[in-house]
Amino acid sequence: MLNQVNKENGPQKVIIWGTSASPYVRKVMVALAEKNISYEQKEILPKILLKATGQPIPADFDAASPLGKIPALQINDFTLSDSAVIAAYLDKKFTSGNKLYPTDPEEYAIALWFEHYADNILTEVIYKKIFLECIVKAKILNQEPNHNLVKEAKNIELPPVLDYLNKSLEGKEWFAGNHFSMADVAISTQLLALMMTEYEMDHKEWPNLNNFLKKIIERPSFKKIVAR
Ligand SMILES: N[C@@H](CCC(=O)N[C@@H](CS)C(=O)NCC(=O)O)C(=O)O
Repeated sequence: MLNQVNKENGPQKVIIWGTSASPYVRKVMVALAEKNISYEQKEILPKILLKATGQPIPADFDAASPLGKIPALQINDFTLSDSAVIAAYLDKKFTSGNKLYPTDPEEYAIALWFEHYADNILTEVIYKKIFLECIVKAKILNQEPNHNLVKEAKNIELPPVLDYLNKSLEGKEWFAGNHFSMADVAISTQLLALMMTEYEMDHKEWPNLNNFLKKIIERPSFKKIVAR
């Protein structure tokens, strides 16, 4: 995960490894945009898909991502993987732009909780059961998706998760309270991945979540990922 801590003051070239179709890569793209950090993106599939499609694995990517997952960050000799770890690092390292996590201890903890929820729970349904089948299998690997798995995930597993998130926004502007944070980015990038599979989130059932998504995609940091 971490090769060598780069503490020099010289120019720092920020490289992000990973295809912008990935919700986790998109999280980091938004984080970089929120902090006004310019970067170079190396569009690449995870190692497992590079192997499956017979593509070479660049040595720098291999070094930056010990698990072969995307995203990975590279700043000169310093490398890091995992979107949540990268976001936490960027917020500490760069004072430019917007804060990615609240400073108030309780709001900070709530932001961590919802980011964790998005990355570990929401993803079990949206990414692993719907996005992997409808986008990765169907569009990247040209394989037939498991339609039953997708149907069950959308109709049975997804609604209680959306109920929880919709309720969590009651009376709040953002997931962690009054401040935009990585919690909002992590949840919305999963929801946007869901929308890529032609899912329509019912406005009557989940009004807060729909309004939240509408509001967040108006942020300049989201323009680049929504346009793709
Ligand atoms: N917790 C990781 C998850 C990253 C992840 O699972 N990325 C997917 C692509 S969207 C991946 O690389 N999958 C390949 C694999 O699991 O080997 C993060 O937040 O960065």
